[in-house]
Amino acid sequence: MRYLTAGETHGPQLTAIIEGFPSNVTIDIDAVNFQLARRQKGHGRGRRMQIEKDTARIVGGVRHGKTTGAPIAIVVENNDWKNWTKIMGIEPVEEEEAKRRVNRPRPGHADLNGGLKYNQRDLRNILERSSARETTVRVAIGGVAREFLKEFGIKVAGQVLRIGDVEANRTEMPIDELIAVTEDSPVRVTDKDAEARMIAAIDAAKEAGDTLGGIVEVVIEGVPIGLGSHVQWDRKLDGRIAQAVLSIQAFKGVEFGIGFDAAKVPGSKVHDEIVYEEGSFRRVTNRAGGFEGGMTTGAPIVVRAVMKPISTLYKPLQSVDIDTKEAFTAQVERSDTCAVPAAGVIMENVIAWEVANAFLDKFGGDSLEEIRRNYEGYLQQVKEY
Ligand code: EPS
Repeated sequence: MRYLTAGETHGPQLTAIIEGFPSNVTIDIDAVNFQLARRQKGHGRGRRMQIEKDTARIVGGVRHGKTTGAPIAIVVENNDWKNWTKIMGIEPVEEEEAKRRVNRPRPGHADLNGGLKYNQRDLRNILERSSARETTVRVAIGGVAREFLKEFGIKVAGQVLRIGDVEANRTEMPIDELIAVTEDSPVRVTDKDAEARMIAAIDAAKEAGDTLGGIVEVVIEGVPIGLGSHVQWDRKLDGRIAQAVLSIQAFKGVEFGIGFDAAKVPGSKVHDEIVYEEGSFRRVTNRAGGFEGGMTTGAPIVVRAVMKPISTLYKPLQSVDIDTKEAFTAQVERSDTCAVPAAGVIMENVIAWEVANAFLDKFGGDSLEEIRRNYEGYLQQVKEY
């Protein structure tokens, strides 16, 4: 499977095409839209989220509630477009209008690199596409992937572990409870004490015209042994997930299981011992976060990632005017103080897509029934091993 997205943050819509999705998968559009609503939430979001009520419209590949095997086309309209029709229109504009350019690149954003690379003197042509608004449609794609994963009992959950200097305690709980508890939290944590301190930290950053980043964790349960492969670098599923996660705007690092802590302790405290119990192989611990040799071990996939603070600051940093080359403070664009809770939702959904894709690589078929036959045959093979 593959997908592409198109569209700008203040353009008419975001568009996605998914190719290679199997037929006969039930698509609950409300479940897809629930993912979009989750992405809009979280303490620290800016005014744009009050303008939008993101809704996915499927305009190809689904009929009477089920996929047909044809490409799935998804559209999410931007309500804000009506305020930008002239600035973002495809028609040429008068000279006066064209002078209203973005010409002071924001440190940390794609503005300057993109302007130089694409030879654009209006940096709006870069920021419109590099904006994290693009993740709206990637969450819709993940929502569709989740409908497929649901058929095989695979569940996805996420939680925020850090915002700025506030760390949340990680409470172990069953995945359904984790999903419910984090859904009720405005910063998607299980730790109520940390929740209050995180909210206060976000409010203080807002007051100071600053922004905050953080750490999010995603867990996927119910994944069979052997998704991904050791035989070729680009078939390692942990590698693919890492790429997908780092492709989310503002994400700077990713780790699995105990991750970077593996550098601090000897091998005996890193690797997961194997036992054979009740007819199946099992790891005693899951420090590897569900992967060995780029393949799933059957234990939950545990991925953690860091999001840097959003680079649009209301109290802007030093920058240079691309016309005069003089020092100025960077352009201020409307933005969020903290989008870490939303970023966790995005991460869940981009990982859901990668897992669904690897599932199809392994059990590939054109219809859900064919995939199910292959899947069940494989489970039998593993049982008899
Ligand atoms: C976003 C929409 C954007 C930003 C944010 C994410 O809308 P606008 O630019 O109109 O305010 O709020 O994007 C960024 C902060 C960024 O730097 O890319 C969204 O829908 O998530």
